[in-house]
Amino acid sequence: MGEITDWLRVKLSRRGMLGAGILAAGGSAVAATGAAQQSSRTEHPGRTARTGMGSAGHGSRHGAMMTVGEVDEELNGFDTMKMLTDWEVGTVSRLPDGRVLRTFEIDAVDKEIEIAPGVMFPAWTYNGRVPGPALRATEGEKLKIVFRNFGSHPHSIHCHNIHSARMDGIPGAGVIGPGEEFVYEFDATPFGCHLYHCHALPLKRHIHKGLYGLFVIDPDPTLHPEHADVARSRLLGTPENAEWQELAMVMNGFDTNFDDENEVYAVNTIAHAYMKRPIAIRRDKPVRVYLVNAVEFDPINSLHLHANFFDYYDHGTTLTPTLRTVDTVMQCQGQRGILEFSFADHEPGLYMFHAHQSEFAELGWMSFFDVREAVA
Ligand SMILES: [Cu+2]
Repeated sequence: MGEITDWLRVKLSRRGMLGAGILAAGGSAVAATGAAQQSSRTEHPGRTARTGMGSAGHGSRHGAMMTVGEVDEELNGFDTMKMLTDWEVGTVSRLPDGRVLRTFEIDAVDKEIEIAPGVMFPAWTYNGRVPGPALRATEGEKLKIVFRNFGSHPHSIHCHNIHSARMDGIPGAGVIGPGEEFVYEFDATPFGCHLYHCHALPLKRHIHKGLYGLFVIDPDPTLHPEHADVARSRLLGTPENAEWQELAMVMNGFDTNFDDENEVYAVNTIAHAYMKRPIAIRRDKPVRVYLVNAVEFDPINSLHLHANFFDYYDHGTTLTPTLRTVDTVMQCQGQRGILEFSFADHEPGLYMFHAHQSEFAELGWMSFFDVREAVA
């Protein structure tokens, strides 16, 4: 707890924090250190920052600034590593006309989560996790989302896809009070990399508290004969799709002192989670990242991949890239897209990716791919 009190005491305005040089001086959860020198917060309550570089570990080799200590992910109830590949496909049945009906169940729940070592955040969650479950459906299906609000405030699910006004999840059309239930129904269209989020007011607060998630609609190959191979490779469950290493990434940020600025940034919520546990990548298989920017308060976020270039599909709604051979992509609030790249020609090693806004990177949005010959 000492860490939190210190954190608050130094008035956790990140600009003030950086300006005061607290990063190096101690008392903050974000400190200049190598992974090997991290100490637990119980060992040195309120004194977790250390200067100097460790002799080993991922961070030290790359001169990383990163959080000190560990987040109790078990207590959070969601695992940042599993989250990368944890697709929520719901339950499937057939309608009388033969179409697939896919049903998702989502509950809004208030929950305190740890977003950086010792930094608790009073989140509003979908199904107890931030980001919410990564929904995945196939183009043309009929979708049902059964939404129950167990939270303390009115909430909704506003999906970024094509649907009727009644199903929009805005006040008067799907925002429900505590204890209420609403069923959203629409078709899975268009295919792409989308998102859903709460659309209760004030909007930025409801989103920023944690109510957002990925919503991927895979293309139906039979509808895209001109790019059927590509569509099949995107369709979860096909042998072609199994050739890919697919990763779900939601860029997010947390305003821990409610001053309308973020103090912590991340991919999938936990600051520097994939610095401490790099994402294992097989170099012989291509990588596809479903990326959405759910950061509030800052207009622009980005992803920069080190030592490699990728193709990008803006919104994921095309089967040919909208950007080719880039190593950085920026996303506005709510923007999303698909990145495809390969490390087949690279030597194994740790390849960094992070926001190219250096401030975001230092405050949590920095990660590693651990490229290997094979993944155990
Ligand atoms: Cu809400």
